[in-house]
Amino acid sequence: MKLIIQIPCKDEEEHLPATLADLPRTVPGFDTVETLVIDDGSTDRTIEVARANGVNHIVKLTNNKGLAAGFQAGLDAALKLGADVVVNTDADNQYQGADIPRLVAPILAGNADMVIGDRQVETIEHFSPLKKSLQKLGSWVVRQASETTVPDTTSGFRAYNREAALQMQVVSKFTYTLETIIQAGKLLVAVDHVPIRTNPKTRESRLFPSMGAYVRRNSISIFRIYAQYEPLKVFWSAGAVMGVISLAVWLRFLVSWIDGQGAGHVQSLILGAVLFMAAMLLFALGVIGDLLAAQRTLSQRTFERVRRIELALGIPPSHYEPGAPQSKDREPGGTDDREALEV
Ligand SMILES: Nc1nc2c(ncn2[C@@H]2O[C@H](COP(=O)(O)OP(=O)(O)O)[C@@H](O)[C@H]2O)c(=O)[nH]1
Ligand SMILES: [Mg+2]
Repeated sequence: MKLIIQIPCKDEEEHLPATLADLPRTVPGFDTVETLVIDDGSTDRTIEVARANGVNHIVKLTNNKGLAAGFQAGLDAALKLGADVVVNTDADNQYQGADIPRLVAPILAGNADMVIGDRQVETIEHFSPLKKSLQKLGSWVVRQASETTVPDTTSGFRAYNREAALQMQVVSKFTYTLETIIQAGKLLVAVDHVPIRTNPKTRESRLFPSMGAYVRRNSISIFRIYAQYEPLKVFWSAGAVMGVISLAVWLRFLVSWIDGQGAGHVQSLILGAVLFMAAMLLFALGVIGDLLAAQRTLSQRTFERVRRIELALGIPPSHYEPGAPQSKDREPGGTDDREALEV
């Protein structure tokens, strides 16, 4: 069994050494533990630092494509490098490497395909009340859309087994955390969660430069993902609201008309008609969205099969570079040689 720990990085030369040093060299249940750094167009020395610290594999994207794209590229590479389980962690040492055995335990026990580390957000001191509230709201929406019970949906500390990794196809540009949970809920992926610990904050979030950006981007992401996966609920609810308003406006006209003052309320008649047309449009958008959602499921199944074929054919990962030079000579199953490379 091979475990690959992947770390998405954008300009992480400063914190990467501590993050790597914190990762376990062996994990019960696995013969091999390897590391994979996804360098997403860093302009600092991330790659050199990764190599100097003995990282086994590197996926180097030529320019910055965003965390979701980097995550997907990493997952793809990890599968092609023969991972049985892929753990994702952040480069800023937010999560504790020592919790990895706990994270993979439900997968090893055969109870889950994907496990999310629950940071127990309520207890994190450096999260502001606004961030916590948004976190809770976002997590609630994602739980509704995904029909899962994941408490901490934006946690980046996760484990995927091969089946889960094969099925994931992230299309969001910005966030993979929410979308992968929703996909898992809809696909043949069993999701579980375990409590994990976090380290004190090492630096400000790169993903969200300000609280405003956090609120804006997360709200948009949540809405888009929800509308993509539950178009009938979103558009038909909006259509129903519009329809009820139009009926109320028409009712007003009807009452005046019965009173013999219909001519003076033609505006209500027109407004009601416009609102009614808007309602119909929203209903139609819901139907179109629903057809597209079904199509997406079919495409996703096709992608999954293409991936299986690629793996069977031994197609190499894209943008791949071997990591630390000595790692090429590693004995299969040996993990100790990496220790010698530590600087
Ligand atoms: N691939 C990729 N990773 C990124 C990018 N921005 C941040 N990351 C990585 O995503 C992880 C989380 O970023 P961080 O700034 O800690 O955001 P936080 O989750 O809000 O704390 C870290 O490993 C970063 O290096 C990006 O543009 N592309
Ligand atoms: Mg962070």
